[in-house]
Amino acid sequence: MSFFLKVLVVGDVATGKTSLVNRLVSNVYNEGYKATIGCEFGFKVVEIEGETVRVQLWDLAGQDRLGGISKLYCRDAHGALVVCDVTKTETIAKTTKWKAQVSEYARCSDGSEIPMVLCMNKADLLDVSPAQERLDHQGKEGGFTQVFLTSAKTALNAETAFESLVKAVMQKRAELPPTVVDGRSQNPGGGLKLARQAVDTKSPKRKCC
Ligand SMILES: Nc1nc2c(ncn2[C@@H]2O[C@H](COP(=O)(O)OP(=O)(O)O)[C@@H](O)[C@H]2O)c(=O)[nH]1
Ligand SMILES: [Mg+2]
Repeated sequence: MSFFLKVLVVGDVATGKTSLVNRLVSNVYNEGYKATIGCEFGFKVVEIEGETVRVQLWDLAGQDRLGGISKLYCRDAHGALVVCDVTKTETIAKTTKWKAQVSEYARCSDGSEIPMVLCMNKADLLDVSPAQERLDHQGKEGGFTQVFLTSAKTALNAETAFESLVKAVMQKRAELPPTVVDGRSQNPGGGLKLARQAVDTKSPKRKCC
């Protein structure tokens, strides 16, 4: 049995979201800055505890410039990588805002937040890395599942952060009861499907943003 997950990649402009997706999906890094225009998707397959998990990564489609995200983008998301530039404090401060925006449109069937992992990116630019305890504290305060110093440039922790998110989503799936609508399970085997989508029959069909 394999699982399909939708993972959002959110955060301020130029924090390295597209670079992280490229690192995860193709294991490449491009130095040049090219703003993401339109929808960009990455696809990555991972084995987690013997299960094949197919993950669609949804890069922000220029919505980082507008400072907000759409309901359609968040729809049915199972988890998110929230990215900041570790050398720019204003982008770190904004991570809680991005997390709150995701939570507005994407929640688990029990109403809890979907797992979100904080990627403090561009760690290769730091002379001295903050202690893990400080990172853990920051993550706890912000309500993140976990926090990692990452670098799309050197690949530091990119896979680790991604896999920890997928693991957290799979764990949540196992813990939550299935969503039942009209006596039919919307998600046999676990509560990953979002309650809001399960009961929202009037929504337009999913389309590219
Ligand atoms: N030093 C360093 N630069 C990075 C890293 N990730 C991205 N960048 C650079 O930061 C700029 C913005 O990256 P991009 O992925 O387009 O950011 P996005 O707007 O969040 O998608 C580009 O010039 C990248 O080359 C990183 O881990 N380390
Ligand atoms: Mg981008």
